[in-house]
Amino acid sequence: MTRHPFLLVAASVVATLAIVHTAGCGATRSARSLAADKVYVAPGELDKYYGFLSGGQSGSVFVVGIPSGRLIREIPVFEQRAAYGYAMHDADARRQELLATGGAWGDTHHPVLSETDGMPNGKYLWINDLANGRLARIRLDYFETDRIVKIPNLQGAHGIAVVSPNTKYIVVNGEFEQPTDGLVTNPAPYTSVVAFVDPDSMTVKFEVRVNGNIDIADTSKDGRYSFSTIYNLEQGKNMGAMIQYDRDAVAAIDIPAAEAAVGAGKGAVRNGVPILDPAENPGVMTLIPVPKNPHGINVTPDGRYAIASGKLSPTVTIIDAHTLKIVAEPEVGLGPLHTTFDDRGNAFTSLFLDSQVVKWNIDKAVKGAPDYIVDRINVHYNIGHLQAVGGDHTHPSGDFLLALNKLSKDQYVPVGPDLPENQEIIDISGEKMKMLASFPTPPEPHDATFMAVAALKPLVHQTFTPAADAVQAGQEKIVRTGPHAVSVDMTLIRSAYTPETVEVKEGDQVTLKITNVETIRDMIHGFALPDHNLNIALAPGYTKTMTFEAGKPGVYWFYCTNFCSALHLEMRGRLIVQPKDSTVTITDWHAAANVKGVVPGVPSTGDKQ
Ligand code: K7E
Ligand code: CUA
Ligand code: CA
Repeated sequence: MTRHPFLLVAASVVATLAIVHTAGCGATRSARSLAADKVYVAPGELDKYYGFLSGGQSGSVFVVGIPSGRLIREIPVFEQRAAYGYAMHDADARRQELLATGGAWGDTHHPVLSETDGMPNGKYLWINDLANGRLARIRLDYFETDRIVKIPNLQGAHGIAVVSPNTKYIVVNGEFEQPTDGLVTNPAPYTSVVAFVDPDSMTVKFEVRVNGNIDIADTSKDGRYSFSTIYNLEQGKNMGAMIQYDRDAVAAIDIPAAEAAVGAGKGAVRNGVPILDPAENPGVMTLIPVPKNPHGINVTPDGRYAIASGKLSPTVTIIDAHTLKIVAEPEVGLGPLHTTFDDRGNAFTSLFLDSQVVKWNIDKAVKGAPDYIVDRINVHYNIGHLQAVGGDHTHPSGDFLLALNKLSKDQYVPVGPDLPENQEIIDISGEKMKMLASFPTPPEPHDATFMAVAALKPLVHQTFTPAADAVQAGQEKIVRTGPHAVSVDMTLIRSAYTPETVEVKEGDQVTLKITNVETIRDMIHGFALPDHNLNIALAPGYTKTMTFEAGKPGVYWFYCTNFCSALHLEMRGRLIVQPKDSTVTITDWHAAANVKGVVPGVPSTGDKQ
């Protein structure tokens, strides 16, 4: 049977009218629906990617689901955080590291993932602290910070990068130049260093001296070179002096050549680290001149090119990552800061001044074809970094790009003078970019990196394997270890503390070792003690030890801060602080239960999930 063409046309017109009628403003509504569909993750479904965003001055890492943009958790790194029981107490190894390396605050900029064959392997995430010259490592099996180190001979740890393809080092750029010998009596121009950190031991293996500030880092995909942008080749000490030259540079450090020089004893050792001076070690470093005050440097997924973004120049400089020759310098727009990539030979550069992402074709730009600009999209507003999923690895996924915008202005309801930062999710799967959604975060993500949920999820533990010294159920105890010292071994399980009564004297040093003996996931318990500046959270299997001084005489209820069961509110116990001169004998905690009445049939502790 053949249909009359007119009927088909008429039918489709009717259908279109029907859509317009129900939707009110048809075109806008359907474009919105299409965009919403791409980022909608239904309740109970999982995102496709983990997004790791630096927390900037929050000192942390934000874990965001992509494409939904949902903030899934925050990983505290350079700040103490009671909510996660992180670095809260003096006996905590992380707190000790923080205080020993520069303080309990930081400014995180660049999250980088450990790699195998150029792709993230889900083992570690590193993040820098620009302010205090530190590098931290996060274990991705537990999403927990496990090391924090101070980088010697360097101030302002800014750009970092993993040496591809197999994580030989973490490169850390020193941004704030220093007297070359580290002495304030040296009037010579200040210099800085690029540090090469061993990923396992987190020790600095060697450093390479560079004149001027060193900004952003990336590495070639074959392990040969690290690339760092230098915006102050002038070695100026104020802004005016830093913008004198027409060209600054990209420093390409030949890693095997540097290793050979260090092996031959060429580095002058300072603070335990050999520092190579390129002037005395030809071949270790090549300076590639690029326009005035460059910012980002990004190596293409295929490893062919390193692309430096011009910042004060409307260009990007395309450098052959093997020969180190400049092959093209195309104009892309105003204020280019960073570049990322899809899986089809396109680059995307953030334009801070234009508040745009520009998409351009790498091959066409290299060949000098006039039509290398593919598309532009407005972002809101003043974009810093941008990262396409996998754009910093060898196999970009080519689907989503995250724009990390510095200003959100009118994008959200006003919340006082301090507005949230604004991230935008852009669909890059087609020729034209499409804006899909935006989401706010606390200040201030600088950069992001991604890993497929399918690859990382199987590697993530949801309970801790108890440490060798964990408190076992049945082994809890209170021991007076000295005239003014008491140690308590405590366990937590729904929904009780054992022991639930602890008697001490005013001024006692109380060392509390506490293990959450739960074995099921998502069963966190807290331990908050009023008036003692004490609050921690413990995930299943976790043990924490803290020492505190018992305060004024009184009864202090410690209680669970994480809602854990129907008897969560009942999950509490007493710290009884007796006066120093009390003649009352410290009773065995078993005898101190002080139950007024027991209702038959009601379990006194715990409940089943
Ligand atoms: Cu451009 Cu620290 Cu990566 Cu911020 S840096 S934007
Ligand atoms: Cu344990 Cu609430
Ligand atoms: Ca300059």
